[in-house]
Amino acid sequence: MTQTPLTEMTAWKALESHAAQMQTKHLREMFSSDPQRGERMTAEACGLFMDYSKHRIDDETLRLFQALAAESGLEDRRAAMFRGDKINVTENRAVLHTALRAPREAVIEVDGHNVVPDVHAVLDKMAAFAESIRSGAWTGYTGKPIRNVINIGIGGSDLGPVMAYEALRHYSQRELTMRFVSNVDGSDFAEAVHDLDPEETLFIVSSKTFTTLETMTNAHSARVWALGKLKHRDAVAKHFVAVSTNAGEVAKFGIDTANMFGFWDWVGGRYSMDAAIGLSTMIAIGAENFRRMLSGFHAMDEHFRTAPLQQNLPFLMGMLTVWYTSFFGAETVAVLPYDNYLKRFPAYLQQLTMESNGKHVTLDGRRVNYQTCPIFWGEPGTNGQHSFYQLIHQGTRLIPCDFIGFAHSLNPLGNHHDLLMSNVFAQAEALAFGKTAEQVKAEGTADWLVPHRTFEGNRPSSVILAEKMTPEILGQLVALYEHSVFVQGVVWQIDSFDQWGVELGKVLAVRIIPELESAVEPTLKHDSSTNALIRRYRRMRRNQA
Ligand code: G6Q
Repeated sequence: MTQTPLTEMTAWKALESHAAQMQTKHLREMFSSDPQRGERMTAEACGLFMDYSKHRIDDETLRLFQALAAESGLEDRRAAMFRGDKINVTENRAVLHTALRAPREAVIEVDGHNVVPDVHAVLDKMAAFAESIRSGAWTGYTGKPIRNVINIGIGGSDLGPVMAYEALRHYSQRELTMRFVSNVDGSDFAEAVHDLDPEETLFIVSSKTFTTLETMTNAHSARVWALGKLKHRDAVAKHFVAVSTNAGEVAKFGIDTANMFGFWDWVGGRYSMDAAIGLSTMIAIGAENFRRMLSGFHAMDEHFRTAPLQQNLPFLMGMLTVWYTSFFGAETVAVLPYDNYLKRFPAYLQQLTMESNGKHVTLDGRRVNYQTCPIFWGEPGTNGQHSFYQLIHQGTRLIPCDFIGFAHSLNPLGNHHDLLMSNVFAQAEALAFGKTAEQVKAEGTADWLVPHRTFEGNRPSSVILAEKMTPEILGQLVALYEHSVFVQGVVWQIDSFDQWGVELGKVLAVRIIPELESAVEPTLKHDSSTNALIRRYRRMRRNQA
């Protein structure tokens, strides 16, 4: 696939010179010259409202965003994704996470086969299983109901489920203990099970490939742990289920494939929390709430697919990220949810954004001559305010922020919620408008202290508001960021759906394992640093023994 190189596009060049002008403008002037700006530069869709007025943009910027989208073929690429074309070119796969939340009557074809009935068959099977766990009808090998559910998975088979469980905990069945094991560090598994009874514990082994080192190592340890008490191999069928695309490996592990929940190669790991990978979520919150979450995803899909670009939330969010990354030298984006239930949302987004767009080669194999994905990070407000916000306000870097807040708390408690939300509005205001030296002086501050107490402002942010944290809103929020990532990938001309960058380390680790475990001193053929580290580690291990 050959495209006009991005930096040679007319709209890109126009944005470049426009950015040079915009860099000299302050949000203070932009607001004072346009009293309607705060009302005007907003967009709303299916219950999510976004104020993007505190960004360093004007109407010309928005016009050029659209021109760049047109020149990049964004709308065609979007149609290709929704249609099931193989837009993940390096893996020759369709990218159809949107089919996972399509209504039953939809028709979406991959290689001439309508995948929607398959999606709903799996959802129905998940719902029946989830219900049997929640009701106590499914019992363990010794006849006790399941009280503990442990998802074993990593990356895309972990981050979504953990995030969604935390986000929707309010809706969860509290009698069930939900835990998540991902790290191959034995401490992760040991801590997850230390107070649990195998007779009451169900493991969901979540792995698309069912070959991932970390997951399979944890799954084997889980089987040893469970059979340590349950004694009989037949117990595996009552205490282990699998979420995978690999029936052969699932059966080899000893899991009855009747208890396997499938998905497909057109679902990328980091886009799979609403596929069967969400089984733990469904067990926690119930099938009805899970379907509510899917309807939220679908509503945002439809918004992204059909809304005009000037009101299209994922488009605006995606282009703003391109704007700051490519023209303002911003290296990071802070995602700051003012809702404790979203505490794992930034971690989830790190994989979604950075594994998708952390690439330096274009679809046609050229090295890019512009920056691609920024680093996404964040913590829930207000905790971050007492930690790293100093740098966002007065540091030397430009850090665009996404503030996410809700009108209603799920746990109304005195005036906590107004206090929480006052901080969202105050932080966005302080970042944009700062505090001038004149204002600081007027407060009677000593001259020498004035520079320290001055806030230059002009620091951009979006404020995203919704009524309250519901399954629908979670689906919408995740889909918003998924499609924003898509927009960025299209503009940057990269394949957002592969992840070759995680391969090399995996291969090298497999080579090193026997060198660490071998009883005789191995002949090491790495570089001098790696050789010396391996030798030192082996010595340290011997000493401890
Ligand atoms: C996500 C990646 C990656 C993947 C994990 C787990 O997009 O593909 O994070 O989800 O490596 O893979 P398995 O599900 O195959 O164990």
